[in-house]
Order: sequence, then C-alpha cells, then structure tokens
Amino acid sequence: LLLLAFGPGLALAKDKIVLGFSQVGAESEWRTANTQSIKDAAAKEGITLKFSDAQQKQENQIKAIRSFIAQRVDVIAFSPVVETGWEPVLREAKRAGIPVVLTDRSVSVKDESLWVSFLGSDFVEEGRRAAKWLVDYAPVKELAAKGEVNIVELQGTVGSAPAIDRKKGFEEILKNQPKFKIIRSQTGDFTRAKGKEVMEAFLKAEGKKINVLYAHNDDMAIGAIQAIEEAGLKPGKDIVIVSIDAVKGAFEAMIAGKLNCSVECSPLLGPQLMSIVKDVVAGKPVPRRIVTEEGVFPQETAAKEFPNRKY
Ligand code: GYE
Repeated sequence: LLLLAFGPGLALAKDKIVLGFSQVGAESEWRTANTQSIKDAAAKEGITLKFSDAQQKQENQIKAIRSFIAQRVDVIAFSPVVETGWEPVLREAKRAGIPVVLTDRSVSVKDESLWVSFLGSDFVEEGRRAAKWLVDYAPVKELAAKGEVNIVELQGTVGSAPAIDRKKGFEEILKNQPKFKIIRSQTGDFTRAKGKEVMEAFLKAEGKKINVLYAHNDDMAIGAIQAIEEAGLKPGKDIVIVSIDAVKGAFEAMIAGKLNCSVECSPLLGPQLMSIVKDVVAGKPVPRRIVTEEGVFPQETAAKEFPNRKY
C-alpha cells in the first residue's frame, strides 16, 4: 500500500492491470451485451475494471475519464457517445501518459496521437448492407417495378458515429435507385421507447404511404413494430423492416414474421479489448484499427441461426 502511494513508477507494487472503461449507457440490447462482454473478459484476464455508465451523456463520460486520470489507471477505454468534443479531455489523458483505446464508436479529432487503437464495426458498411438487402428483396423489387418505394428512417443518437455512418452507407447505395425515397428521417436515440414514439408520428403523418422502415438498430425497430401493430398494420408485411445489430430480440421478431432482416453488429468486443489493453501495457505495438467481422441475417435464416446466437 505504501509503495502504491508513490505512483505508477513502482510497477512491482501493483501487478494487476487497471482499466478504466466509460460506457455509453444501457440504451439497447446491444449495449447490455457489450457491457457484459467487457466485464466477463476483464474478469477472465485478471484485469481490474473500473466501469462507469454515462447514461448517454457526453458530460458524464468526460467526468468519468477525468476521474480515471486522477486515479492513474493504466489504460482508459471508452465508447464515445458522440463523435466530436473530445480533444480537451483526451489531451489531459495524454499529458498524464495514459493510453486511450476506443471501442465500438470512434471520435473525430485532428490529433490522431490522442488514441492508440480503435476496435469496432464498420458502420458505413452496415448501412450499405441494409440498403443492398432491401433493393434485392423480392417484395420490394415488385413495389419498385410498379412505382415508388417510400422509406422512413429511424436514426440512432444524434451525432453518434453509428447514426452518421449507417445513414451515409444506406444513402450511398440508394443514390443509384431513383425509385427509393426516404420520406421521413428522425432520431429514436437507439431506444425502444423512442423508436415507438417516432414511428407513431411517422404513421400519423404518412399512414399507408410507408412501404419500408429502416431502423439504425433493432431496439428501435422492435419499438416501431408495436406502433405499427397498434395502427392496425402488419409489420414485416404491410411495412418491410430492416434494422441493425442482430440481437436476440431481432431474431424473435424475425421468427414471428414481423422483422424482415437484421444486419449484424457484434457487441462481443471484450476479449479483443483486453488483449489490446495487455499489449499496450506491455509496450507492444497494437493495430490502429480492428474491424469486427459481421454478417447479414434475412428472416428466412432466423429460425436456423437463432440457437447459435450469443447476444
Ligand atoms: O448498434 C446500438 C447501440 O454503437 C454499435 O449503439 C453501437 C450501437 C448499437 O445503442 O444498438
């Protein structure tokens, strides 16, 4: 204990790696699976985890990171709720000599030396995959042959990397599809409650004109499914639905015929994160970017895939 008081210079006094992790919140099934994965992997690797839940607020994440700096943790990892506004606190971490690892979401900062590694999905590609699936889906093709395909979009958290990129990737594919129109687009903050609320508003404004719902995550799609049913329409039939994450709840909705496709985004980042943390502490070089490998699950594959799903 006495030795510890002299700070990190005396490495022999503490042999366990201490990781400070600032999580976005608990807004979705994806997020709770991600938190579990990180906690399990830390325990398995014998890494002391200081975990902080920001309840989807950047100011809480900044506070958590400052407190990790004050506690002189070995490594700070975080999943930034939004992309911008991180320079000051990341500069503080750098000045304190604490390496920062980004997980799941990235930041937009000019000085790239403010973080050492970014582990997570390619969100633009996920958006492209959702649009490609949609354009090729037989019932939608039929609609397009006859007239316009009217899409409503439920966006993720405003300013977050997955909301920005999933929109971008989706639009990139639809740019070449003159029949496909995004008629409404609004944030549902990645939650079921908001997804339902915003879908209710879409239905009020556009009614039966809506052919397709594109939701940036499964939770918002699941909330929207409720709104669609309450409006007396059949989700998955009257309105084709594609969303992202491929959590268990999405598989259940697909098996029930209410969701048409979910593009995978894996939250199981814990083991890879711990291995990066160990390498950083050991002074080994780490990859700047590690992209998660993912698939696409159309409704027809859901029953067969369901037993294999880990989140
Ligand atoms: O898709 C959504 C969650 O950042 C990839 O955040 C993550 C997203 C995920 O709330 O469900």
